[in-house]
Amino acid sequence: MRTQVAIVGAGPAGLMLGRILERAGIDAIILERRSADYVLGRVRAGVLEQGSIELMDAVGIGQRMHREGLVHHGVELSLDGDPHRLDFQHLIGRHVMVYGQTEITHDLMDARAASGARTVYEAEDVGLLDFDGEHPRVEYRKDGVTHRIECDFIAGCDGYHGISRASVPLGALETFERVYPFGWLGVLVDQPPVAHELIYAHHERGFALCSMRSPTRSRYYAQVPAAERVEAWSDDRFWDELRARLNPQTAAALKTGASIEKSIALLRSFVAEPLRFGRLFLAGDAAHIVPPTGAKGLNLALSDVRVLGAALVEFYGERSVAGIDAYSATALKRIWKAERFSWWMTSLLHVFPETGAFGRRIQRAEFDYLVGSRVAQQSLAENYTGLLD
Ligand code: FAS
Ligand code: PHB
Repeated sequence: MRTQVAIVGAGPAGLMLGRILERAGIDAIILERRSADYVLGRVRAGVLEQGSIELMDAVGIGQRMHREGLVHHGVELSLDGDPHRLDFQHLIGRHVMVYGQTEITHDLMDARAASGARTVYEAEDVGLLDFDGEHPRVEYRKDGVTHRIECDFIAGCDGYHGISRASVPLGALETFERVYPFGWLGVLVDQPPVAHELIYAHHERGFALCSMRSPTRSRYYAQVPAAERVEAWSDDRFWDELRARLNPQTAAALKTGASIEKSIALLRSFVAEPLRFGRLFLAGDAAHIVPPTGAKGLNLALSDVRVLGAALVEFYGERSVAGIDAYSATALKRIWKAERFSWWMTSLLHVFPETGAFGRRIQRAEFDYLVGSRVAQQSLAENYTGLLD
């Protein structure tokens, strides 16, 4: 079997890259370890930067997003019950869209199925070969049969635990990491959101986030210690803890119910450099991880493949290697700015026991400065709605 680009992973990065290439007439096969239903069953991101909204439109799959997505012009930040709304539209004239990652994945999968482009689900033991030469190959097993794909390029879009980054020879990669001493316990519930915009709350008991998926489905998070087990959290215990971290009016308005999903995601900041090894490119969570506090993970994955897709289109269209040669440096500039913002939001809003009373006073001062400075608010708004480069 032969293709121009072999894509490993059918998450948002792999599927979006496939869509970009397909619209340029470039043949790509996507190999996904799991079933399509399994991929769709993951509950992850919820907020799209303006650049991601524009990318969805640019690849012709933004219709349902505009119908069902929720445009948000601001968020509320609160520190120990002291709420403050940041009005993105007023501050910098930009907005975000609440539209779940599951929905984006659905839209991309539907578009790919409609076009007949090839995706192999439940592809086992994917192996990346000879990507340091001119003729890379990918092998995988399906229903007990081993298949080989000859290709020009391999796009490693297989997430943090994927095979792509793991296939890079030791020493060819430099990694940068910060692991946080806590995670997010997330709950999905079919109840109307407690507020019409997101609420990021810092409380001495821990961070809490009130988000949503639709006017009838809400997503809530609470900071928990990294060693915490989800089995230790009944719904009632979660709702009591969430209320304790919100200001009294919001807590009183909270509509609770039986969780339809409950899980703990650990928080880390991670970047691998560079993002290219011969004919192998890394994109999305395969290359980097951000704590979800800044709502950047999904958006960064989409911006990576927007750059990589344009570079591959330029290569095949103009036989120019300028874009693919520049991909790693171009993507890393934006990645590190998103890492910085996500680290800053996490540092501001979470409780870090090890930093003690001094650390909490610094957080209070940071929040008071933010609340009192339009320029500081514009900086947060610019980063949250998505930097332009
Ligand atoms: P993904 O991990 O989404 O997709 C990689 C795909 O590759 C998967 O389908 C996987 O099955 C497949 N794969 C892995 N190994 C393979 C192999 N060997 N062979 C073939 N396929 C393989 N981001 C936000 O912005 N906001 C959030 O609230 C948020 N919450 C998150 C919660 C959790 C629990 C996690 C894990 C992440 C969260 N993220 C969030 C980040 C998340 O949205 C990612 O940034 C996003 O999924 C990145 O997309 P991909 O790079 O496509 O990676
Ligand atoms: C979510 O809705 O899942 C969500 C929203 C904003 C974040 C993180 C997660 O910063």
